[in-house]
Amino acid sequence: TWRKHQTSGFKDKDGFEREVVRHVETTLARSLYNCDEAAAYSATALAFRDRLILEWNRTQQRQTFVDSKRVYYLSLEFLMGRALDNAMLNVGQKELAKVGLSELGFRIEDVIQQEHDAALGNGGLGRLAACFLDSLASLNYPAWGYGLRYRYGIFKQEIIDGYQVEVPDYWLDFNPWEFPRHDVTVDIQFYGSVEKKTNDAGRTVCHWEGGETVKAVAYDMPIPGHATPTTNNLRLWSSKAASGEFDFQKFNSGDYESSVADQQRAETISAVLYPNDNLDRGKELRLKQQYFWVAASLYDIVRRFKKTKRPWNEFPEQVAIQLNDTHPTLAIVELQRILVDLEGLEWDEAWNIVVNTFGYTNHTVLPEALEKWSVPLVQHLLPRHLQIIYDINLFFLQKVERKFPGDVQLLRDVSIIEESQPKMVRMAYLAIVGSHKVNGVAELHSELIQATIFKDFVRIFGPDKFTNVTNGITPRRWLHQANPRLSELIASKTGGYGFLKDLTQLNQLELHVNDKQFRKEWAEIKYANKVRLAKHITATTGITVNPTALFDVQVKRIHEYKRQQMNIFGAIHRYLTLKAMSPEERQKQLPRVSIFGGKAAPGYWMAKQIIHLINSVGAVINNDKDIGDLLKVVFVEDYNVSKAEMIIPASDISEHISTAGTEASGTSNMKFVLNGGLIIGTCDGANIEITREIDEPNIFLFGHLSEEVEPLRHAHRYGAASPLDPDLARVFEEIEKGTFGNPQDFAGMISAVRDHGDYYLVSDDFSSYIATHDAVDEAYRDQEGWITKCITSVSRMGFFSSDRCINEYAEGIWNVEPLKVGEHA
Ligand code: DL6
Repeated sequence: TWRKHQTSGFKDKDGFEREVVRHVETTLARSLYNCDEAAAYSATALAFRDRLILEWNRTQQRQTFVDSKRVYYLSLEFLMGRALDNAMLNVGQKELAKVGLSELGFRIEDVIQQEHDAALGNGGLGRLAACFLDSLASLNYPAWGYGLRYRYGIFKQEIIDGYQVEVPDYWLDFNPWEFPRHDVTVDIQFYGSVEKKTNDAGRTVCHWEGGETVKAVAYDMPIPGHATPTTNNLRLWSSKAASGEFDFQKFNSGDYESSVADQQRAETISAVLYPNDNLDRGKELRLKQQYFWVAASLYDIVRRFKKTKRPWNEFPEQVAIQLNDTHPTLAIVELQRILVDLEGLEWDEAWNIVVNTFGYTNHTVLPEALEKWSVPLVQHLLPRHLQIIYDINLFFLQKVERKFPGDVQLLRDVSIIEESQPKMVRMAYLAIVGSHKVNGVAELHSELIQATIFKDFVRIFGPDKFTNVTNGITPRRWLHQANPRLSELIASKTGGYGFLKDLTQLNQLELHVNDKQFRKEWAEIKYANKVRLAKHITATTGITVNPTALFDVQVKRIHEYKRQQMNIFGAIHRYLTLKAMSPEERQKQLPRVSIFGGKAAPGYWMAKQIIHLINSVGAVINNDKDIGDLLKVVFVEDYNVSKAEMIIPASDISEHISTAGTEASGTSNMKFVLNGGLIIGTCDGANIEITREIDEPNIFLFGHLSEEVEPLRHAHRYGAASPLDPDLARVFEEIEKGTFGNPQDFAGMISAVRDHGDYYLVSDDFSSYIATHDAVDEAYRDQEGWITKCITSVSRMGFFSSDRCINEYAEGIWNVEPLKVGEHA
C-alpha cells in the first residue's frame, strides 16, 4: 500500500537504466563506453538520491503541515556505513536495480562495494545513532538527526609489521548523499566577554560580546524509512570562516600564510572526528566542536519553532531533544541562554521549558569516559555559558539544601562544579539536572548507574526520573542487507518480509526447527557466509582458513575492559595444549579460527600492544606445521560497518567478554545472534537480556558477576587475591620466553595482570573462560544440536529491534506519535 504514495522509486527497470545513463553522460560527463564500476556506482547512487529527495521534500512538507511534536537526536557520531544498498532495499527496488545494472554490464555487488563508508563515529554509540535514524524513519516519526560533518571520519587502520598504523580517512571526495545548504547558515560565537546592561523595562540583561565568529553551514542527508515514503533528515554542520573569504589586505602585502589562517582555523572545527571510544581527553578543540554543533542545531530548532508563532510554553510540546551521551550537554545551557538573554523570559519559566525538552542517555559507567571540562577553559571559550552553568548549579544546590538541610557532603558530591584544581564542570551532572528523563542502555547498566555514579541524584529527584531503554539494532541493515540469503529463508517460513518491520514475527521460526530441508538450507547459508569471509581473509592477509573450522570472532573497539587480551591469552593456551598433544590426539581436536578486528585509539598504548600481540601470535601459530588447520589466528584490518556486514553473518561463536559491569550494553552481541551465531559472554550489558530471551542453554556464559567485581579488585589491592591462574601463568611464561617475539613488547600487558592489580580481572575469569570454550567445542561437535540452538536463538531475538527501542523512547521519554502517512498532503 505504501507504494501508492511513493515517488522515490522508479517505474520500471528501463526508467532506472535511463536515469543511470543520464547521470553517467551528463552529471559525470563520461561516455558509457568509458564507465567503470566507480562511475556506475556514482550514477546509481545519484539516480536513487534524486528519487529519495522528492520523498524527502514531501515528508518535510507533511511534517510542517501537521505541525506535531518532533524529535531531535543530537549525536556527535553517526556511524552510517554505506548508503546505496540501504536505500535500494528500503525503497524496495534492489531487484530492479540488479537487473538494470546487469543489463548495463555490471554486477550489483561490485557496484555496491565501490562506496566509501560514511564513518563518522567510533563504535557502538555512533552505530546506535545510525540504527535509531533508520527506525525513526521506518516507523514514521517526525525526527531529525543533528551532527557534525567531519572532513575526516574515523581513521583507516593499516597493519604494518603487526602494528596498527593510522591513515586519514578523507571520505568526501565524492558523496552523492549529501545536499549542501549554502543558504542555511548560522554564525557561532566563541570567546569574548559578558556585559551587564539594563534594558528599557529596567531589567538587567547579559550581553555576550566580541570574540570570534565562525559560520556553520548545513549539509543534509536523506534517511529513507523501510517500506514507507517517510524520508527523514540528518543535518550535519560544517564550519567555515564567517567572512567566507581570506584576508585580502594581508594577501596583498605578501603575508600569504596568515592571510588564510583565519579560514583554516575556522575549518579546523569540523575537520576531524576524535578517535576515542569510551575515553575523554578534554581538548579545547573538542569543546569547540561541541558548542559549534549544539549552537547551530538549537538555532535551527528554535527558528523552526518560532515560525509556528506558538507561545514559548508550548516549546516542550513541540520539541523533544535527546542527548546522545553528554557530548551535546551544552545544548541545555544554550537553550537557557536563548530563552533568557535573547527572548527575555524569566529564569524559572525558561528553565521549566529547558528541562521538559531534554532527555539524556548515558552510555558508560567507566570513569575515564565521563566528561568533565575545566572551568577556566569554559570561561575562556564560552564566558556567558559558564555564568549560566553556575546559576543552574546554584539553584539546584539550593533545592538540595532545602530537601536535605545541612548535608554539606551531599552538596559537594552532587555539585555540577567539582572543587578540584582546576575546578571542573561535570557534564553528566549538568545533563541530569537539565533533563526530565535519564536512561541507561541495558537493564544492568541502568541499575548500575542508579546504584553507583548517579545514586545521589536518585535520592534528590526520585526514581521516576531514571529509566532504562535497552538498545536495539535495525534488522534492515543487520539481517536483510548483511545476510540476504538468511533473510529470504526466514521470509519463506514466516509468511514474507513482515518480520523486518515487526521482528517478533521471528518466533514463527521455532515451529520449523525440526524441518530437515530448512535446517539444511540454514547450514548452507552459514557455510557460504564463512566461505566469503575466508576468501576475504586470504585475499587481505595471505592466511588460508578452512571454512569448516569453527569461526570464533571478536570484532569491536580494542579496549582493556573488552578484554581482547584475555581472548589472545586463551588462544595461546589452546596452542600450547595442542602442542603438548600426540599427533593422534591432535587429530581428534576441533579446528578453530580465532578472528579479531577493531581499532585502537591512536593514543591508547595498551590497546595497540594488544593488536601487536594478536598479530605476533598469529605469525607463529599460522606457520606451525604441527598445528595446520587446527588453529589459526587472524586480525582483520580496518574493521568498519561494511566489514561487520560481512564478518557477522560468518560467525559461529562470537566473544562479548567484558569485565562484568563495564560494557553498558553492547550491540554487536545482538547482531551476531540475529545472524545465527552463538555467543560466549560474561553477565554484562545486554548479554543478560539476550540470555533471558533466548534461554541459558543457547548461550555460553562465564565469569564473575558484576557484584563480585569490587570485592575482587579490593582483594587485589590489598594482596588478598587468589594467586595467578596457573594456565595463565604458563601463557605468560611462553610470551616471556620470546616465542611470540620480543617479550619486552608485551611486558606491560602481563604486568597489568600479574603485578598491578589485574583491574579487569583477567586472571580471576581465566579458568571459567577456558572451560567455557571447551564447552563450546563440545557443543559444536554436535552439529545438529548446534543448529537447533542457532535457529531457536534467532526466533527469540524479536525484542532487540531498534524499532522496539525507538517506540519505548517515543512513549516513555519524548511523548511523540508517528505521523500517519497518506492522510495528509
Ligand atoms: O549504547 C551504545 C554503546 C553501548 O552498546 C556500549 O556498550 C558502550 O560502550 C557505548 N558507550 C560509549 C560511551 N562513550 N562515550 N562517551 O561509546 O555505547
